[in-house]
Amino acid sequence: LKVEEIETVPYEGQQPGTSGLRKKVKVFLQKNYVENFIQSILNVNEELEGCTLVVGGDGRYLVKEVVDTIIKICAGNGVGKLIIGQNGLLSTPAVSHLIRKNETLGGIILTASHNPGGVDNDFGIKFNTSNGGPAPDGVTNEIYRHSTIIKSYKIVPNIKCDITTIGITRFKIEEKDFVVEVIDSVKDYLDYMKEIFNFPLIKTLLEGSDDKKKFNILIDSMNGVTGPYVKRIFVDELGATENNLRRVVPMEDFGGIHPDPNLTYAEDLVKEVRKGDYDFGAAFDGDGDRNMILGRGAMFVTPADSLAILASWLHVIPYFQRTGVKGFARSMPTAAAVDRVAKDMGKEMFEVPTGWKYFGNLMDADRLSLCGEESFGTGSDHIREKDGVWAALAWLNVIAHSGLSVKELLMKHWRKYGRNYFARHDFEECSLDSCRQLMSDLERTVTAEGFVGSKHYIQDVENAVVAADNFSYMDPIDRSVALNQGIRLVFENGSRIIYRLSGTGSQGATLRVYLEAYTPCDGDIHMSTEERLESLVTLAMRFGRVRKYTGRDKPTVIT
Ligand code: VG1
Ligand code: CO
Repeated sequence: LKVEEIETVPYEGQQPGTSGLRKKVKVFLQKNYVENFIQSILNVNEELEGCTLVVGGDGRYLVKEVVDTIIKICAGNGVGKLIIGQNGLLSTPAVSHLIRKNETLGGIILTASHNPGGVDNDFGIKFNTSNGGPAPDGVTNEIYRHSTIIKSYKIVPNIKCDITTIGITRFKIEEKDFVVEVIDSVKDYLDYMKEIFNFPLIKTLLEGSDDKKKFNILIDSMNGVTGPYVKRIFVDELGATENNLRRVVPMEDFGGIHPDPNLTYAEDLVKEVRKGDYDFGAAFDGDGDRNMILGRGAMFVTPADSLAILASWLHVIPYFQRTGVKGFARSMPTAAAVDRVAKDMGKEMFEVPTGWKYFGNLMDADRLSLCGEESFGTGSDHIREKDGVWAALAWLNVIAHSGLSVKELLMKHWRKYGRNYFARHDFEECSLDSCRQLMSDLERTVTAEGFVGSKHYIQDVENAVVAADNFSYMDPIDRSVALNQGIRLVFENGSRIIYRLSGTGSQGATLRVYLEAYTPCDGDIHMSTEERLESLVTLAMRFGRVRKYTGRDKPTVIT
């Protein structure tokens, strides 16, 4: 087979955001758009010759076609081997695991995560490096730079490779070997989960025993990639039945839904859990790295509480019994519930910018065991991505070990540490220019002299500002710096308001306003979140002049 070098011209805007390059499908369909970006990814890797890469995606529209393009371009660039999930399917956490297990140079993940799929919606391409984690800013900036100067790409147009059957195919590309190994998408991940968790204990919980009723779960894959994973894990291994699962067939358009596990987009699951006799509910996003946890009656566990509770129970999970519990971390806008656990346990605590790529170095340096984001991301150093199915299994392992229900675990936690009320208000599809204006005006306001220390009144309640900045972060390991990570206001009573622009959208701008208020354990820990945060919302709208810049007086989504 022969390599051809094809001339091309750069496309504008191939800049990876918070988590890879995400655009509308029709943008990716432009001539050479995918080829340019894949070649740019390969160009930044110096040890490409003979290397191995993992390739897979969440099953959305265009995944199969792009896998085919990746095979051809990798063959043209001297890559030695590709490990590909059958039918191109691999969850994001599974890719991370496969990169680590096979010690590959990295992996290419085809997903726009929780963004809707299908011909009229989103597609995405993400590169992960040899530690299994999303490429850090230094690498994505280089990929982008290459995409702006690309003149040609190398391809083997005539290679034909069947990705529907498991097996190894060998090719000779101008004297060089090129191997494609199509693997079972689930097996390696399943084996790893069995090492991490106490499967027999969870199985007993789910099947029930003579003196214990079975613990009834409802797991929702939202028509995303986790379907095959949850079938094998929960039904084949853990004794659940098909009735415990829903929406487990991956679909190219996710059945028309927004595969994002939160109270808005997974409302359907919430309703089912509320009306049924379920003790536990969980949902995952399109690519399987996000999770939502529900208790009986659809009691909602916020991602920040989930992180904090798991932190305090890690010692019951076999993996952490072996590795020990190192530090904890969360992204800056995530409510600080886990900080209290870290303090109590005498563990290191890190606050990083939004995006999983910022956790990787800390894990590689053995400083971090468990971390999370408010955006329904929870994970540990077992891989370098957040991991939805892992989070559900972690909860079930804790429940099985403690004998406590989701609600009991939550109450116990609030009674000991107090409660961090939290909400995120998203203003979607706004004008980019006016959102940028909002952010720069706000930055000017909050960094002006006298703002820190100023007092703001809502119905006679005083809110004194004790800190305000545009969040920046220096990685403690490699000392790389990330600037402009969100405007942050902190009040005397511990409340916080944070403003950020999303880096994962494919259309217009999304303003995210994060609101957090802390109530100590002797205060009212049973309020509704809406009520508790009401005055903070008023302040947030006022400070940001949100109505003026977005034209909206209400968010489009609250999570
Ligand atoms: C969002 C979330 C962020 C998450 C990212 C990727 O980014 O806020 O916490 O890491 O999505 O998640 P942004 O820039 O839109 O706020 V996923 O499930 O796409 O990999
Ligand atoms: Co995701």
